[in-house]
Amino acid sequence: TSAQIGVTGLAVMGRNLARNFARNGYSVAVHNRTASKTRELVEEFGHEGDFVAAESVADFVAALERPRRLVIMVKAGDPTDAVIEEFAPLLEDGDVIIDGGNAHFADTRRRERDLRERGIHFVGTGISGGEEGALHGPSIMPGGSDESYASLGPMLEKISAKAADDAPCVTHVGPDGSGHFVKMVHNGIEYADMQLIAEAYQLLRDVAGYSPAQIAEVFRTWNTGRLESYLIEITAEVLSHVDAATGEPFVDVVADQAEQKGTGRWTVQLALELGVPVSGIAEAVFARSLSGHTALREASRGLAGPTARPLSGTDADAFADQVEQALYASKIVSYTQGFHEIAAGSAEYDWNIDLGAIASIWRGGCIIRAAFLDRIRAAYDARPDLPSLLSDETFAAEIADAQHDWRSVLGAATSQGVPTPGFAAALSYYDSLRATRLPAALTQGQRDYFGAHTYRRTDREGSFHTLWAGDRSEVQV
Ligand code: NBP
Repeated sequence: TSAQIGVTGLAVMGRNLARNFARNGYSVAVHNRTASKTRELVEEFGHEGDFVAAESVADFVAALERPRRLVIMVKAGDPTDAVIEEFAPLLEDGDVIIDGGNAHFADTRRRERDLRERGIHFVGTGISGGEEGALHGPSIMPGGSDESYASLGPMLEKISAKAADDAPCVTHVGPDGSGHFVKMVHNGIEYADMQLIAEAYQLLRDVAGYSPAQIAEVFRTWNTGRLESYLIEITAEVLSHVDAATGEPFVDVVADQAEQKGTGRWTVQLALELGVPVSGIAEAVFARSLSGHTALREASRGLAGPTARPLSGTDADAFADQVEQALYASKIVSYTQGFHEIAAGSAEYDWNIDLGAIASIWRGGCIIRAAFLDRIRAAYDARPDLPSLLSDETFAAEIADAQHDWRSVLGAATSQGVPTPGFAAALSYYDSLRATRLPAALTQGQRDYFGAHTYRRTDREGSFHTLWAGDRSEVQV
């Protein structure tokens, strides 16, 4: 028999993805460098569907119907190149290689170009949802040629998560590296979402004086409203968990050092190159790295500052409501920044990405899945050329409502010494965008003073320079 799709690389992700294809009625060839894993998969899950176990690379390629579709789920980086080089020589014109790993989009662009010259379609595909998502339906972000999507799209639609309206959480993002680029920004937004939730937690703890169990209840309530999302849901689960060994709240026995695998950092690096202000995402990445500087934190512990004085009773409850407003407003800003980066990447690389479609496929399966994304989709559907999510009337009105509480929460945080880099960056971004005048005018003046970098005027066209060291007259340059 010939298999409709193949999966090579059978660690958690590849194994679950292969099972997902099989459970959806596709015949799946499976292969792994260490062949024992292939045998284990078929022994354990063979009853779930039609698997073809391949021991060798040649057997694997031979098992696939033409045009071949083979998914690579190995460690990103050099292993992916090694595996591509093993398979590519055995493939024929029109075959499709799908890389479902967390590749950097620049690597995907390089691989796509190289394989296109050899007649092979290369589809760099973002897959979000972790191992559970891979098995039950992830959000899928494929980038590649139209032809490859025609052959692959229906299968991906079948195995993907479905949003509340039953729409599959997959779309043809665009050519070459666009899928991995969008997955990267998804992860950047995920970092920001997590950081904002963490700050809300800390404020509820230190300023409202709530216990982790009480805060879990607050998040449960929030999860029935406009903040409803997977991350808010699991926050309540983590906060209500009690450590079996000590009987303490789990969150109090975990070391407070957040780690990262790099996609958040990539999002910020790219944003710097593209000149897109993703300050909230950047603060989220920096907050993780700061948390890991244990020696520096130890050395700084005696620095002066206030100690938070917890509120009580109805004051605490009123403050919790304000935190909800601050969290929601900051979240709108994070998504505004993330979508700006996607728009900028799309323009830079000629990808023609449909931003509404991206919001739509993030509604299910992925880590940032949320009811809220439906509204982002609606905003872009109503106005595909929306300059920013903040220009959408509905979001603008919601922030208008929230901003008073947002400012109060930041006031309390600053006066009580609770760090809120995410909330603060989001509010500064908002205030900077709405400002009629920015101090950038002064910055330009300084640049002209020390480096003759020139400036433009508000009242006349052209570039000007002031003779700072001379008589301070102005010349047009
Ligand atoms: P890993 O990232 O841990 O990779 C393990 C797999 O890579 C094994 O099948 C291993 O084969 C294979 N491999 C390596 Br390592 N080097 C190889 C080489 N030179 N040639 C052939 N095979 C090689 O697996 P994972 O956690 O399942 O993730 C797979 C991909 O999916 C990664 O790119 C990851 O970033 C991405 N991803 C992961 C998640 C997640 O939640 N874990 C979510 C989304 C995306 P072996 O068995 O012979 O050692």
